[in-house]
Amino acid sequence: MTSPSFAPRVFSGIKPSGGLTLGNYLGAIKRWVGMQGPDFETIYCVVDLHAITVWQDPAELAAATREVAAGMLASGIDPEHSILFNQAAVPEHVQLGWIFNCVARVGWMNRMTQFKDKAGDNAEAVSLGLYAYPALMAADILLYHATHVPVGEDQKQHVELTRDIAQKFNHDFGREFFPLTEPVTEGPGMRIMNLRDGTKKMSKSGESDMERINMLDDADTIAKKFKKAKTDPEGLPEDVAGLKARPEAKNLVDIYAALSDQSAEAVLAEFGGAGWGRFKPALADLAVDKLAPISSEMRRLMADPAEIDRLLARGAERARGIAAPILKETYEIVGLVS
Ligand code: AQP
Repeated sequence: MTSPSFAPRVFSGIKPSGGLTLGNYLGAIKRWVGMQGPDFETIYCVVDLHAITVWQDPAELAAATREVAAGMLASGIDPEHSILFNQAAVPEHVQLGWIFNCVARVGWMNRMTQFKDKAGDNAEAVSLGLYAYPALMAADILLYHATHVPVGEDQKQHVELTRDIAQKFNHDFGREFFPLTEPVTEGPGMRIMNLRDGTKKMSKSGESDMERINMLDDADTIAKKFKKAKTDPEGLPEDVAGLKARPEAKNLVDIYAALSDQSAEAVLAEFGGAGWGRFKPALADLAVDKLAPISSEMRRLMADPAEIDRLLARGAERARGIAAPILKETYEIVGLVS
């Protein structure tokens, strides 16, 4: 349970390891926009230090950082209301991250399924940062005493690790200093899958561009990608039970549901019994309708990188206003003289 003494505060981030995908939009940004309002203070971050856990070309990293920021702004993150910044501009993340490296246990890290997926058979050769990054993610969250973290299903395990780190820190030092943050994972769009293999999630860095919808894809590209998306010979079922063991069909219905703010049941009430020849063009039209205004605003914002940098720098200043006192107190609790 979250201690009642912590004010409701949301933190979440996206790493600029490539351009934004529909998975990032539906699983994260769209929900972040919805959480802006009187109920929470909202803090959103471009987590560039996480991106470099795998090799990033420096010029591409800087461009992707601005693209992700532009995507958030274009989708409706209001930089007056929310705090929007990039992680590298707030050095307290790394400072708390080191302390959490010393709190987290190797056995906990060994259980992180995302590391196993990403490292695959190559675990000896990947960076130490890739292995340790969930401890930095815990620092990202706890540096703000965030009580809620909206994430896609894929990140739920890392938020649970964040709770374990908070609990161990609080126990070791005998103070209820860090909150036990709640992952917020309900709603449609929590797990958008790869268009060519419905058992894998849609990722920025997946091998083929055809497996994902990028936020900057134009209407023709979106239509082509949905047209070529893998399906099975059966058409759409009459109810969600008929999507069982049909990951590609389920994914397309889920995308339609998330984009149109309806349940999968409601989508099937409209399209149940239809063939893919009817559903895929309807899905492409819906996606273009929702994404085109965002991508054109992203392009407009990206044409003025200095303005994006200015907004990020202002956000970083506001973020440090919260982070610095929490880090200072953490140092005092740990006994670090500073
Ligand atoms: N396919 C997805 N479905 C739902 N949510 C998703 N998210 C990412 N992909 C999907 C959510 O977006 C937020 C930011 O994620 P991230 O970009 O920081 O990290 P990631 O999950 O590792 O994203 P990628 O696209 O898979 O990056 P690469 O390919 O570089 O590793 C998170 O809330 C995440 O849940």
